[in-house]
Amino acid sequence: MPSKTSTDIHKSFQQDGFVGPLDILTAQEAHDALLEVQNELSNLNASRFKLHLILPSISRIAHHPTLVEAVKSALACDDILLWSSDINIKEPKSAGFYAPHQDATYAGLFPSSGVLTAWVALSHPVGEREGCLSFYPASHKLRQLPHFNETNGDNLLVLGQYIGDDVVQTLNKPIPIELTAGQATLHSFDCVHASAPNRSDNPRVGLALRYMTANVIQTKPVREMVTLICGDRDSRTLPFDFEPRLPDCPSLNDIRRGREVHADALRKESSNYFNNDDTNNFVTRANLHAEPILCVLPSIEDIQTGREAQKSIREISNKLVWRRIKNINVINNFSDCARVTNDIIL
Ligand SMILES: O=C(O)CCC(=O)C(=O)O
Repeated sequence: MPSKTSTDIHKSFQQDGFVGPLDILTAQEAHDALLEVQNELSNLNASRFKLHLILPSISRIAHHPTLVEAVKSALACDDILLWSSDINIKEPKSAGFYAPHQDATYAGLFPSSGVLTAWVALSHPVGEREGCLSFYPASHKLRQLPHFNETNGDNLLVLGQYIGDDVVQTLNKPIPIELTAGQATLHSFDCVHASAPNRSDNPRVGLALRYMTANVIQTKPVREMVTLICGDRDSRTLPFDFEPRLPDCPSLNDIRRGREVHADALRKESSNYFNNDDTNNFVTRANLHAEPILCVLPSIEDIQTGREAQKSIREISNKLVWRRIKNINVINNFSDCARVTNDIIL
């Protein structure tokens, strides 16, 4: 049974930018998935990303009917794709933390309001002591905020990204959401969130699933792979290729194919994610949220139109937006960013 009604989920998600805890898995299902993940990650060169393509327990969670219903309610959409997934581990008594950030920042997905993260607790418990997630209510309404990068230190984010203190201090007080194994939260790709170090004696392990509505496009250059979760969509009409779903009891052949797809999908995704040149910069995308640009975006229902939209986004950001941003030189605080956005709107 879902712990909240569809209406509750939609309302909280739209109002606050996050919702939870939601009861998704039994403690046993969460534990089984945890063992499978730990086993996979004990292999040399294993990746913690997109394990839904090679581990049956993670694939089952990604397609779990209760979770999928919650995602559909939050986004008010029946056509849902899974862009990516990752395992987030904090070792016992470790210093690693996740600095305040928005998931949209380097993903290149547009519009980011159609994308969310479902964070499912695999270990038990995931409370404040273990470093659970905290969410800044209504921060998703601010759209893209400026981020800095600093890759050394204990910030566990891949690019060491963080939102500056001067901006964080202007946000509503963050709300920590404690979870038991198998419970989940949903947060918007625009919602600012963070998590503190794990002070407990147990590893803290969560599965982050990045779901989106089928009208979201990738503004970065490489055509990526996504999993169809629900809805009647054909990848030929979308700007993504579909990944095959791993069967519940995969044959050796299914696993071999899953691993091939996994390698390909990871390569494409990371090639985009780490491509943050001027055209793809998050500040450029921040400005693409401005209405005049949105309204010149044509329908993205079919691939032809999707391609045109991508092309025009790049052209606009090159010719107009980025040149103006460069005039300001450094965007290092929120008011600069707001000023640039106003420039573009005007
Ligand atoms: O696992 C965490 O503590 C934070 C992960 C996170 O920021 C995310 O999944 O979006």
